[in-house]
Order: sequence, then structure tokens, then C-alpha cells
Amino acid sequence: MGVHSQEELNEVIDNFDLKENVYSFDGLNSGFINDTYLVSENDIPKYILQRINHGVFTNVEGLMGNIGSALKLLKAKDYTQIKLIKSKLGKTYFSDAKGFWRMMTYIQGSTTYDTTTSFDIAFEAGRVIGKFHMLMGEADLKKYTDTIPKFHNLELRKMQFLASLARASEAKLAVASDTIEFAKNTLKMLEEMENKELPIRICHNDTKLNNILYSKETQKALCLIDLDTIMKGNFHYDFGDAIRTIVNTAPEDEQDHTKITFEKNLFEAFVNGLGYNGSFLTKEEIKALPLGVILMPFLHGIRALTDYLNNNVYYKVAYENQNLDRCLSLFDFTQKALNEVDYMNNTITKYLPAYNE
Ligand code: GN1
Ligand code: MG
Repeated sequence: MGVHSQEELNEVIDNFDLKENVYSFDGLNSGFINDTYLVSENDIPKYILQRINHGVFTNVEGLMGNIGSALKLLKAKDYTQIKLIKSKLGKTYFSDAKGFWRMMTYIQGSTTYDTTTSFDIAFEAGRVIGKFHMLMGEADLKKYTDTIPKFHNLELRKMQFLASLARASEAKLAVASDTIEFAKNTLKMLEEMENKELPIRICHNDTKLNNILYSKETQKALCLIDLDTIMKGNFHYDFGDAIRTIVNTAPEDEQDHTKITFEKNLFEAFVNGLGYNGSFLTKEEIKALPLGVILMPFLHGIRALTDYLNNNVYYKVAYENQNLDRCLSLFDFTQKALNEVDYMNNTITKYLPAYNE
């Protein structure tokens, strides 16, 4: 069970426009930010209820506005639609003393994977992320709020990292000294690699594998979930976030680094899948894809390191040094991705011809 009792959760859902019924709740613990519950009716899962982390998402109105605008576009034969349940006041969320709550439909027969060794699952991930972007290509950028401004911005994450170095205890600085060195060197390298002229798109911005819903029966990808970070970004962010969680067959905070992989066949399957829905990509965006695969694990790693140095104020942690373990694992993958740049470029050229010269 999560942090709220069945009774508290029943009181919350009373404020949503649902039919009178007996509901039960199960806590889902995979996220690092929100509190998430599966809501069942006679043991059949029907809804997802979430308490939005207001410390992280200060502009709930903007966040729910982004999700509402995106859901209007995310409709297609081969893309499953998630629906928000309105509150009794007709809004897409409800707030009480405990925070901000929202509900959405649970997709029957769906499942998620934290990691995979299956080429079909990797292929499907590429296909559905391409589909998401094809559909979001119609978005009017003006309608979307930057709910976490500069979310994947290297400069911002560097400043926050430097600020945490200045505040951290001597003990933590000593424990993390090699890691801090790696962060400083990689920051320099990435600053030189960055291309600031790429097209701005409405991105998902958290396309890790377990944010993709699959059909349990057919193993086809259905749609993307966790739409909180839908806002402006570059396509290579979504590419890199997916790749880091697919070609690495170990969990995000794996402590045994010999288990952290860059599985080339899974990379190829993903890029092949993306090729099916990739005709919107410009030549410049295609060129930037390997950069995304280095940038995203590095950004998550430096954010985890910063949070470790700041004494775990942002991410939920299960034990004191979990943020450092996450960082070490993410930096190990960053290095493994750096070793595969030529391979990535060759594979990308094979499956993603420059459609838009
Ligand atoms: C956070 O809570 P969750 O797992 O959806 C974070 C992502 C990271 C992720 C770690 C708003 O997402 O950026 O990828 O943890 N989201 C936010 O995997 O910071
Ligand atoms: Mg998320």
C-alpha cells in the first residue's frame, strides 16, 4: 500500500465524477515523483489515481492543461487513448489539504516492462514513440506551458550541480570525488557536441521503457503513459531516454556494473521500429540522435548526483545512497554509449534515411 489509507483514498475519489461503487486501491511504486494508485472495482482494475508532487510540479493548472491539449491529438487507430476523469466540479484535477489529485482510465489488458531482452518489444517502443511524435507534430507550441523550465537543459543542470558542490559535506565530496571528476569532464565534452538549432517539438520528456504501455496479449505497444512532462523539447531527448532504458538490460540503479549493457541488437530493433513512423524527422534531428543517447543518461546521472550532494531533496529514495548508485550506473551507461557512437551512426543511417533533406 502507498502512503495514503483506503479511507483517505475513498474520500478523494468521492470528488470525481464516478458511479457509486465500492473501490479498492493498490499502491504502484515505480515512480520517483508522484504517489500512484490502481483503483479497482470488484477486483477489476479500472482507474489510475495520482497525487501530483506539488514540490516538483508547482504549476498544476499548466501541467493538466498540457496533458489535456496533448490527449486531444493523441488519437489514432494504432494509438490507444487514455481519458481523464473529471472532478465533480468539472475540472481535470481535484485539490484538497493533502494535495492535487487526478484520475484517468486504466487500459485493460495492458502491461509495462522495466527492462527487456526482446527485439519485438524494442521495435514496438521505437514505433510507438515515432507515432506519438507524428501525432504531436500537429501541436500548437503556444498552447503548452514549460511546467519545469529547461528540464533537459545541460546548462541548467550544470549550474545546479556546481551549486550542490559548493554546499555538500566534505564526506560526500570525498565519497563521490571520481564521479564528480567524470561529471565535469563529460559536461565539457557535451557542451561542445550540442546543437542549439534543432527544431522545437512537444516531447514526452520521460520516454523510459516503463512509460510505454503494451498489450499483454499481443505485445504490441499501445501508447505512452506518464504525461506530466509533456512540453517543449528536442526529439533526441525522447530518443535517448528510450534507448538508455532499452539497450541497457539492467535496472536504472544497478550496482553491479558488469550487468550494464549496450545491446546493439536492441538498439537496431528500436531504430527499425522508429523508421516506420519516422518520416517527420529532419536531417539535423537524425544526426543528433547519438548525442541524445549520451546526453540523457548523463543528465539523469548528474541530477541524481546533485540530489545526493543536496541530501536527497528531490527524488524519493529507498536508502541513503540510492541517488549515488543511480548516478554511478547512469554514468557507466553514458561511457558505454560513448564507445558506440560509430555503431549508432551506421545503424541510424540504415533505418532512418534523411527523409527531409
Ligand atoms: C522521474 O517519477 P518518474 O519516474 O516518472 C523524473 C525523470 C527521470 C526519472 C528517473 C519530473 O520520473 O526525469 O527520468 O525520475 N521526472 C521528473 O528515471 O523529474
Ligand atoms: Mg515521469
